Amino acid sequence: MKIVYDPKHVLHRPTKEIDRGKFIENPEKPERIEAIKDALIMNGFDNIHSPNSFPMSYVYLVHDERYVKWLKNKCVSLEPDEEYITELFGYDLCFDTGTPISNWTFDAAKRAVDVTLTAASLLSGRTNLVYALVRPPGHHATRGACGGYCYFNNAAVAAMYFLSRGNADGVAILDLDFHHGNGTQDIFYETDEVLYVSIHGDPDIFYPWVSGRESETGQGPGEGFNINLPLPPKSDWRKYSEALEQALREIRNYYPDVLIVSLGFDTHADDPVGGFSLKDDDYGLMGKAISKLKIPTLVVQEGGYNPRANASAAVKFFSALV
Ligand code: OKP
Ligand code: ZN
Repeated sequence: MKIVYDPKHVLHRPTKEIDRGKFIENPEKPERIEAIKDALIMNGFDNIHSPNSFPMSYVYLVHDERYVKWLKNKCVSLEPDEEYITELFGYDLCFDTGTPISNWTFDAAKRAVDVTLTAASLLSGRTNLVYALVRPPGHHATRGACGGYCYFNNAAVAAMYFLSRGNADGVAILDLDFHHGNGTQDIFYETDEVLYVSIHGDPDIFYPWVSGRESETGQGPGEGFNINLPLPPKSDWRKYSEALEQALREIRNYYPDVLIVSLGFDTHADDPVGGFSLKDDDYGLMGKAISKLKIPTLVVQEGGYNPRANASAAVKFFSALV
């Protein structure tokens, strides 16, 4: 397995977020993916590539110019150690108060896109599994706004990369992060060129609350190409594996040329943010089940907020997936 990783992700250090009116520590920390990288290397996954820089035109395949310019200008306007948190009065292009912006945020978000596109470009006949070990994550970012620690939607940009190069006429995105990927759903809601399937905590209870219900199935030509599988709090492998089997059946029937897995380890029982009860070994079963699809796969890192849980889950997952 090839891994793409940018050591400069550590320069992205959001410190706080506002949760129910109170400042709390922001859990989207560099240690999250440092722990994964170290554990994978220790277990023999040491084929690590540095990212290449891609033109901004790839970002614009997904994101509005108005949003990209707003983010850029916001970053440029901040002092090096300043952190800006959206005020929800309607003039910011950010939909929550958990996604701080600093002087470096634009570069961090663009670098995550570069890591993901480099990983996408490494996927070929010979290499059928590549892992974009990135942060900040992407699946909450919509065409026109940031939110949920996400600025650019890495997985969505990769999907557009495959489609625009004619490498694929159908891409499936399997979103296994604990949270519903409202951004990815939104971006591809009206197309049949991308099948979006997500397993996540019930949005009646968990972030992002506004989307992720079973009734959201796509629109127009996209009708039937958006599948949400919400699960109750504390769901364990018994419940989770049923949803996963259904998700994999849908993906198999769609017959995609490429599979993108938006992978979050915040489904782990020891995760401080998510609300499921998966154990280390369950990630081995998850990797094994996905490997049976035999579809070229790009794995893109999303959430997961306990570095130790991330590390052990990642080793189990990739050992079974390869
Ligand atoms: C990102 B990812 C809002 C508090 C909610 C946001 C959680 C984002 C999860 N003030 N916190 O999907 O892992
Ligand atoms: Zn998440």
